[in-house]
Amino acid sequence: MNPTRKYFDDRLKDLQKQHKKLLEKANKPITKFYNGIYYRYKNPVLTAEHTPLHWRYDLNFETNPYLMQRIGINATFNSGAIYLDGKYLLMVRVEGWDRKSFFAVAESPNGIDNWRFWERPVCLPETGDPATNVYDMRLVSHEDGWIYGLFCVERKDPQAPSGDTSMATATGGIARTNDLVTWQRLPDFVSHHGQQRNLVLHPEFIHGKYAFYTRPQDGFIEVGAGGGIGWALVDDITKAEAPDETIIDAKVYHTIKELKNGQGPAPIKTEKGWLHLAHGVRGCAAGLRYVLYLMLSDLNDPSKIIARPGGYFMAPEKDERIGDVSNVLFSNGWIRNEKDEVFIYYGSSDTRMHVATSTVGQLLDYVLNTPEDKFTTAESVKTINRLIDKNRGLY
Ligand code: M1P
Repeated sequence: MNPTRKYFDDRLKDLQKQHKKLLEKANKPITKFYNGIYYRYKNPVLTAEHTPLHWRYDLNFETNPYLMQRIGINATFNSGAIYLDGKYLLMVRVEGWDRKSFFAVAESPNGIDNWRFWERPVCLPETGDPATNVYDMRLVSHEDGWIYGLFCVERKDPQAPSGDTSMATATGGIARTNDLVTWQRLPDFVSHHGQQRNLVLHPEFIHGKYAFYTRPQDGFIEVGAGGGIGWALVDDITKAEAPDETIIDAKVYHTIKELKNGQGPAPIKTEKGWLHLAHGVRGCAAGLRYVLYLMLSDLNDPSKIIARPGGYFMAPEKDERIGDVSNVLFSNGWIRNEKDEVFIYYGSSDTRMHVATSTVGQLLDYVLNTPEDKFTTAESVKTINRLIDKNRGLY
């Protein structure tokens, strides 16, 4: 086939039409079997197909007469989130066919649909030790006036035996900005307790210091003897180093966080405490299962957890279960708007992005009134029986 100019023009018009239709598709909450806590939505908010055509296609007939996709996008997932000037912004983890992840901002007028990527992906400055891969950025508007991006930096492990082409290290990367376009890169977080893949900054100073949620881990994948959500105070964020990391939410046998857990986005401040969203991981015959859970911490001392609802808040459902890394929900971004509505952005199975909506009031009610995990079957049955007793005469 010798493509003609007409073939190229028709194909381009068709591609643009399909892309526009996808971007403009309205999203609707799923109301069937609403749990009273949050709404899931019918469609993912972002998929690889949402990325701009001009990132993927050479649009010049002379150099691409077949109008082939020259650069492939594999997935759009695990996005940081921020509400700026009335706009809902996601810092999306975009992964190419080449397996490299990068960051790109997508914007929506309502937080639910009509997401548009900005013109170009983020150009993140390197430190003296360039990264092989970067991912899972948390966006934090700190009281010092900067917007911080905290993300995982992956490099080949210099200790890898010769011939080992997969051993890697994970470090907490830090950069800051005022506009999400121009970034100042700071040195990576120095942990004295192993690798870091879940570094999050608390939005306020604590005792005049920067406070970080960490996740010390022995290796790149396995947390080993480490694990749990850690807490570290740092004097100077331009050379962040944590000699001490205290575990404030440990991994626990036979729970949703048996193997590992990690702080999601920065917590939301409410009148009853700091609301935390985190992920918990357990192993099963199908591999690792990642679910989301909530907690509440003390307003004056966010390292003190004051409410721990048992079990998961959200787990992979239906199409969310399947993807590049199946059975995973992961969240590193949420937004509370001026109406106290909360938009929870989550990636499913390392493939696509979704939103769930709730309110501060509902989430506080959930964390304060959901029974805690008492760690045994017998105790779980007692908990159910207490509710049945309370409901007597009401059903
Ligand atoms: O593949 C599942 C998740 O694995 C990592 O999370 P964690 O460090 O908690 O195991 C991250 O790579 C995350 O992006 C990914 O979704």
